[in-house]
Amino acid sequence: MTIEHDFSGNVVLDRQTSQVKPPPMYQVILLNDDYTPMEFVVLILQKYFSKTELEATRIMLRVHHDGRGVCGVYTKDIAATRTAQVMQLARAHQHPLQCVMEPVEE
Ligand code: TYC
Repeated sequence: MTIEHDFSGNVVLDRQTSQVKPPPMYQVILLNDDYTPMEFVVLILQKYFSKTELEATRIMLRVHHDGRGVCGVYTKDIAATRTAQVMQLARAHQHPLQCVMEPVEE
């Protein structure tokens, strides 16, 4: 409950404290395959996810060993853009790299 005043000075009681929810967030995930070169995956992580070479190498190795790994967490539009950029560059170089986005569990 919040107590506010309208323009005439009347007291207004508001049952809701806030109607603004944080936006749903999405993970961008890289999937492993046997053909995409490791160096290419590291470059992708640096170019589109602003990772240092060390961070990018760690994420790439996680994907290589575990089959998948999180590149970053973003709002829906940004996650969709990053995913499309990765897929576009991979296709342009004829690599089978797969990138997907998944909603973060609340
Ligand atoms: N497994 C690939 C290789 O051995 C490297 C790789 C890592 C591919 C991460 C995709 O998302 C990936 N060349």
